[in-house]
Formats: sequence, C-alpha cells, structure tokens
Amino acid sequence: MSPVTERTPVHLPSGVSLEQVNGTEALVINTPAARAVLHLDGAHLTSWTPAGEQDVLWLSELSEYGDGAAIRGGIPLVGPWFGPGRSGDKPVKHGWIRNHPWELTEASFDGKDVVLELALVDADPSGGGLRADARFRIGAELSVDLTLTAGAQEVEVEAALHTYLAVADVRELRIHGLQGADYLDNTQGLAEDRQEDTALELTGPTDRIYSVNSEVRIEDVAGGRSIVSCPRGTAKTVVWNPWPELAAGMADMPDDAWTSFVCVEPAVAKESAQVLRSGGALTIGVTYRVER
Ligand code: TA6
Repeated sequence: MSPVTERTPVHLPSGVSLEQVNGTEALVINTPAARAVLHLDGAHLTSWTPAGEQDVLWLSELSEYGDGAAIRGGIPLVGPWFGPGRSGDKPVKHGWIRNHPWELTEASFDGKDVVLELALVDADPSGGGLRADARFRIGAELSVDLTLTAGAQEVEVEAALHTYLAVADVRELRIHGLQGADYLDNTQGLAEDRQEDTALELTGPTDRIYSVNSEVRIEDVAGGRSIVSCPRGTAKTVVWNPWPELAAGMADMPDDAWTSFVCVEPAVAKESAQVLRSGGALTIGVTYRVER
C-alpha cells in the first residue's frame, strides 16, 4: 500500500489522463490493451473495454455523479458494511467508501497493463480511522483489489466489489460455478435456500448471497461471450438483478435497462464479516477475463 502524502501529484504515464467525465474527475485509460474510465469519486471504475471487445461493465445513462452520489454501474466499492449492515440499521446503504473522493497514490505500467492505486483516508464518519485502499490492474484482463485497514478502533467489516457486468440480455444467461451452493435469498427476507445442481438462469427479481468463493462464469448466450470472475479473499458471491418491477422504482436507472446487466459481486458479508483489530486489514479482490 502506498502512503498518502498531502496533495502529492502523481505522474501519469502515457495512456493515462485526468479528465472531466460526466462532470467529475476521472482517470481515462487508453492503451493498446484496453480502454477504461476510473472516477476518483468512490475509486469507481465505470468502463473497461479490452481491445477488440465491447465494454465489460454496464453503466446507467441516468447515473448521478459527484458530491456523495453513488454511481449506478461499473464497480462500486462497498464497505465497511454490505447493504444495511449486519445489524440492518446502518444509515448509508453499502457503506461510505463509495460516497467519497479518493486520492490517486500510484500510476504506472506493468508490462502492457496500467496499474493504478488509490486511497481513502480520514473519511471514516465513525471517527474510528478506518482506511481504504484500492488497486486496479487494467489490460486484457482486469484485476481489482480492495483493502480495508482498521484505525485505532477495532471494527467489524464487510466488503464487496458490486460489479455491474454488461450482458446482451439478462434473461438469457447461464451462470456457472454456483451449482449446489447454499444461499440467502434477499427477495425472501434472507431465507436460506440451495442452488440446484444446474447453472443459474435468472427468471425474476434476483438478490442472492451465495456461499461461493471460487470462479464464476457468466455465459452471455445472446451476446456470444462469457465473462469469468475469479475472486480472492472472499467468502460470498452476490447475484443481483432488479427485474422491471424494482427497476421502475430506481430513479438513476432507465426503466428498460435492467435487461442489460447482471451484478455478480465477490464479497465478504453476513456471517463471514471479519473483526479487524487496530491496524488489521481485510483484502478482497477479483480478476475478470472475457472468453469468446
Ligand atoms: O448487492 C445487491 C444489493 O444489495 C441489492 O439488495 C440491491 O439493492 C443492490 O445491491 C443495489 O444497491 P444500491 O444501494 O446500489 O441501490
């Protein structure tokens, strides 16, 4: 993890520029290997397009930006709690780290990949001093790692990479890697259930927290490609799509946009939450690749 020094300007290598995107500051990556957009607000990657591919990330055209807004799409970094938190009463859904501007601490090339590191310090509203760090490796594959480090106070943390994957039609997916897994069904008050021994096909509002920490392959049948999600340091895989009834109530999403994405989220959540002593850290990560 790189230290954060007050306002130290980080040299941007060629192929990386700081621009205004949708009215807020973002790092725009344009290399032979990939194009990408990473907003400083939330350290939020909203676009990753490996060479020769279509964007792997979905982004709502009605998303809000700036001043505490949570961008709808891309990869929201979630923590230090998931959803309403384990107690169910947290004031901000999915934690506060996605609602603050982060600071760029490192920008470099590693082979053909751009490596970007960002940090969020002195933002913990509890006064506990929790710090967040994120590392992005952007090229033909995409790796994202999120680290939460406890400050002076011991703290229980959850974390997730709430990735919105772009698909041709969510009703024509086969999601492999969840077969036979236990899950909590958040559309049924977190009722316990078990996935059949078949690939998951979505047929209605879906909000499931699977006890799966291994590779998941999202076969986008209509789009003719698969997106492979390889998590590390996680315990759960969340699968979410609101379907039209819930999408209609979301002001930052066009009513018909729900067909174009599925969220598959590597996470540490619910009973897998971790207690961090002062200085202790939790890191979760994921690597994505596209297969044709
Ligand atoms: O990860 C699934 C979920 O927690 C759903 O319950 C759904 O509400 C979704 O995230 C979106 O959350 P957001 O706070 O970004 O509107």
